[in-house]
Formats: sequence, structure tokens, C-alpha cells
Amino acid sequence: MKELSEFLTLENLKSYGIVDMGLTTAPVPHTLSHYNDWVAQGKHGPLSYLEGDRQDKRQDLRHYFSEFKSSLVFLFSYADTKYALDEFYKSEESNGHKIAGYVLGFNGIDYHFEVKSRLEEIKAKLISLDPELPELKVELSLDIQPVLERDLALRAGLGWFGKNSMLINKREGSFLILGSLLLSKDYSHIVSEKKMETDHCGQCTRCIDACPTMAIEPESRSLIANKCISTFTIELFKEASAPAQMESAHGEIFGCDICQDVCPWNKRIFRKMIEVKSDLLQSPKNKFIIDFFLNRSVDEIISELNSLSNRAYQKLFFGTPLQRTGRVGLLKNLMFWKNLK
Ligand code: B12
Ligand code: SF4
Ligand code: SF4
Repeated sequence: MKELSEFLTLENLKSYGIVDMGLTTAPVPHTLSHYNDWVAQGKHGPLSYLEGDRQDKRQDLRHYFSEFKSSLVFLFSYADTKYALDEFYKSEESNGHKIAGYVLGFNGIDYHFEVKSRLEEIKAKLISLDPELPELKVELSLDIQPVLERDLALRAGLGWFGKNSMLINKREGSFLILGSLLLSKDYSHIVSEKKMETDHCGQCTRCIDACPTMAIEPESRSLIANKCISTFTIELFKEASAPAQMESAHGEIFGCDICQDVCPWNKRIFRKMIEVKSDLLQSPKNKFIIDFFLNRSVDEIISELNSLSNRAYQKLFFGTPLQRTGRVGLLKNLMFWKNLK
């Protein structure tokens, strides 16, 4: 048991890129009614995976993992890469277009692979260190599982929900990926449960004011998915209408970070970053993505994408987040900006 508690310290887990961690034994989301009302009002728009059977599973962690007793929740930060990317955007090399910071945040590798393999390593270690019978069972939660992950992180005391819906951690901001291990045993005697964080947005409305497509409803402080540029550029793979007023955005071609860029809790940590780690943009995959999408004209990019088959595109971007939309989805995003010219 001693070895297990020594392993499960933040200091030790830093080597996995974890910047904060917490534990919760609560299986039911704190803001469940908000989620159910949100779906009932159709605010999820085209995101059908948030309704039906997967909505039922999200009501209680035990609907997904019946043996649930506690969950370890981890925050993986990509703020340093995002900072380096913002510096790149200011340089002459930039073509004025933007991609979500998380795309480059894990060396250009899709976090569904990279963070997953880190969680798998931690899982294997826990199973090997847990001395008690019956054997510990562990399920992963990383984006695609039917789990309200921001709420899970809230319950684990890791942050609060910003008006932009992001889970914000006081020390680390919101440029984070959330990943969790759901356990068949209660580990609260090993990792103590923290108090839930209170709201630290106060009177600020910067994210609401900055959102070009008015996707954040001020009264309910919740997001309307089909107005969000992130939905349009990441979730819609075929021809689709862009959200109204997307032309006043900042050239987003994959994802959108605007409501996080303006957040004082992110600005605060950027101010503390003394050096720009530009080498974070230099991994082979990151360099390839930047050279393909961010430092040449939209016309050139479109012409290259048109010369590729769908299969060739998938091969080229294999293992990166840009595989998701496929060639057609990215062409749709780029054509939006080209047609504005
Ligand atoms: C669907 C989805 C999307 C959709 C819809 C997002 C949304 N806000 O609902 C779209 C495609 C738009 C999207 C975009 C992005 N996403 Co996304 N997405 C998800 C996914 C798969 C499910 C989210 C969900 O259940 N939404 C339903 C709403 C109701 O729940 P929620 O977003 O969790 O919001 C909770 C709180 O904010 C709170 N809440 C929200 N409004 C209000 C209002 C009141 C009054 C109250 C009390 C509470 C409250 O209650 C909600 C339920 O617990 C999660 C992974 C997961 N399995 O949870 C990732 C996830 C939320 N996404 C993530 C990321 C990184 C992004 C982007 C930054 C990517 C990008 N750069 O383009 C953007 C950010 C957009 C934004 N401002 O939210 C991260 C967020 C990390 C963080 N720090 O919060 C997650 C957790 C993935 C992960 N494992 O890391 N995403
Ligand atoms: S991600 Fe972009 S479009 Fe979506 S709510 Fe934030 S600022 Fe608005
Ligand atoms: S910009 Fe302001 S209101 Fe929006 S999440 Fe950040 S602190 Fe909260």
C-alpha cells in the first residue's frame, strides 16, 4: 500500500505530463440537470452522441462502469505549446489561419492516442501495486466515453466551469485535456478528496463578448453547439453552413480557442512563462502540420488537398488530430475563408 500511495503523488505523476490530479467517489454528476436541460432544449445541435443511450450512460458513472467506486482525475496541460503557437501566429511566417492549441499540444499526436497510452501505463502500474484481492478493475475515460468529464473534474476538486463551459484550474488555466481512471475500489484513503472549487469568473464576461458567433448564451452561461466554430470545423465532415458571423473570427480552420485566449486565468499563466519553448513546435508531426496548414496561402493548401485522394490524406495525417475531419472536412473549413476573399 505504501508503494501505491508513493506512486499516486502529483510529484511522481509529473513525468506523465500531469499538472494536477484529484479523486472523487461521487458517481452522479453535480450538474446533471444542466446537461439534461441543455440536451432537451436542443443546444447540442448536431452532436447526436450526447443524446439517447449515451445520455442515459452519462447520468451515473455506474451505467458505464458498474463496479465504480472512485475515480482518479488527471489534468494534462498543453499551455506551453499553446503559448509557443501564439508567438508563431505573431510571426511573419504565419498565414493568418489558426488551429486549436491541443492539436500541437502532444507533439502533433492525437491525444486520444498519446494521453491514452499514458493512462494505460498508470493503469498497469496501479494494478501491479494494488496488493489486495479481488483484483483492481480500471476503465479509462478520455473524451469519447459516455462520461461528463468536466463535471468529473469538478467533483474531484480540480477547477470550476468558466462562463465558456471550460474547466478552469486556478493554477493551470484551461488549456488542459482531462483524462480519468475509473476504479472498482475506493481509493480515498490513498488520495484524499479535495473540496469542490467555487466559481472564480466573478463579473467577467470576456469570453462571452469575444465569441464571434455568439455561441455562449449570456443568461444561461451555456454553449449553443451549432453556433460554435469548434463544432463547425471539427465535428462536421461534409458540406455544411458555417455559423453566422464566423467571418469575424480569426481564421480558424480546425477548432477554436478564442473564448480561452481572452480568459484572464490563461493570460495569467502565459505572463508567468518566461521563455517561449519554440522547440515544442519542432517535433516532426508538429512541423509537418505547421508547414502544411499555417505558413502558406490558403490557395496553395486547397490545391494540394484537391490533388490528394481521401486515402492519401488519411495516410499523411495518420495519428494526428487532423485525421478526424478527413480531407473533405478540412477543405470545407478552408473554402469558408477562401470564399470570403
Ligand atoms: C461534445 C464536446 C464538445 C462540443 C460541445 C462543447 C460543450 N461545451 O458542450 C464542441 C465540439 C463544441 C466542443 C468544443 C471544444 N472542446 Co470539447 N468536448 C465535448 C465532450 C465530448 C462532451 C461535452 C459535453 O458533455 N457537453 C455537454 C455540456 C452540457 O457539458 P460540458 O460541456 O461538460 O459542460 C459542463 C459544465 O461546463 C457545466 N456547465 C456548462 N454551462 C453551465 C451553466 C450553468 C448555469 C451551470 C450550473 C453549469 C454549466 O455543466 C456541464 C455538464 O457537466 C467532452 C468530453 C467529455 N466526455 O466530457 C469534450 C471536452 C469538453 N472538450 C474539450 C476541449 C479541449 C474542447 C475545445 C477547447 C477544442 C477546441 N479548441 O476547439 C472546444 C471548447 C469549446 C467550449 N467553449 O466548450 C475538453 C475540455 C477541457 C477543459 N479544460 O474543459 C474535453 C473535456 C475533452 C477532454 N477529455 O479533455 N467539445
Ligand atoms: S470555441 Fe470559439 S465559437 Fe465556440 S464558444 Fe468559444 S469562442 Fe465561441
Ligand atoms: S473569460 Fe472571464 S467569464 Fe470567461 S471563463 Fe474566463 S474568467 Fe470566466
